[in-house]
Amino acid sequence: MAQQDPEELLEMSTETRELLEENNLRPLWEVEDDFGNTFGDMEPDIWKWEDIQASIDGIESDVPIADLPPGFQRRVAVPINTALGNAISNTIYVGVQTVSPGETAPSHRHGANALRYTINGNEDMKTVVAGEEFPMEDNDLVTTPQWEWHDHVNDSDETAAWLDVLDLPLVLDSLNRKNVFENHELERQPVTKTQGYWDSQYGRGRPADEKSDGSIPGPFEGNREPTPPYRFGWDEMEESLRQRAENDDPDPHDGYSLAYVNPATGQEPLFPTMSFRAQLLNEGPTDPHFHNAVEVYFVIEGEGATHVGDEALEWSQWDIFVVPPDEIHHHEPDGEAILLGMTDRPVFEAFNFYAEAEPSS
Ligand code: GTQ
Repeated sequence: MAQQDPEELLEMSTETRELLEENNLRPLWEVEDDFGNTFGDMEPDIWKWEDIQASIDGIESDVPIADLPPGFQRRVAVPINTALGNAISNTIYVGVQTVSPGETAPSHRHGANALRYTINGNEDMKTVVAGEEFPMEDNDLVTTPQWEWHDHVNDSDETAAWLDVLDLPLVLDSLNRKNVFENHELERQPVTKTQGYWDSQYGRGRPADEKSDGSIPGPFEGNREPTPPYRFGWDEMEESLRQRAENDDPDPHDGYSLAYVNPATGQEPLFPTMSFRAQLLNEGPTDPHFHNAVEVYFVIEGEGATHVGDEALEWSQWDIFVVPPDEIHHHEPDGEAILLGMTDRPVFEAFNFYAEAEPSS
């Protein structure tokens, strides 16, 4: 909701207002549109890659990671939804992070779930998660599940850049878990696993002697199967997409759409809070629909437009855009395009709140 016009505020006596204020209270009718740390109506919006690129180049040359103040200590340009002032949505956060040749983003862990989607990568750019080095090659998607140690080490001679996606606004803001954060005593965590370890444990063969007991890393409890540290290589993902496009019918709203599944269950969502899909669009415009979950998109390749309400968000490779809840939208690729679709739908589904519909014509 837009900021309330003071004239629209219900009259209250000065005395009552002060009483509420003194006790850190506000009347429900003045705050009910602001739950989830939202301070305004989310707008459909797009961040063009060339603008992001200029910004990350700027901060990269001005700010060595080693000079960053205590905190996350990551060099990231963060798309801000003007209505919210702090992130692209009130559940999902995205940012674009860079690490220069020779730099390390130091090891830490937190309650929020994270993933990297590599934009400019190579085999000597590694994100180290839970003891294993994962090379970050172009279009790879690597999970950093909640409470796993992670640091990013650039042993190559090129600047690396990637998309960070975290449930920060939900976990750190709305659920008030700001304190669930820890720095490692070392800048780089010890590498304790051989490369390929995590992947090897979630294939067709699984450890016979132990079943996952569903225990969740860190100080948390819950009933969702934890997501392991995992790298989804792009070659395999693209092959699955193309096979589907050759053999099956597209979804009317999402095109040929493949979920990144939790390797422990073989099912969506990848994280309890966020779901991810690679979507191949090559059959003209999709059908309009709307839903109460938010969608954030990253353009893997191609060009086109996504129509949201009256607006056309015109995108090309590596742009980031957001489709706010309840807005009627459809995609119109210019030929063939592949999008990374990200949504907080699992949060809605967990509480039986998810709803979607097509507009009545
Ligand atoms: O790389 O661990 O964009 O902790 C925000 C918070 C990245 C990270 C972000 C983080 C990280």
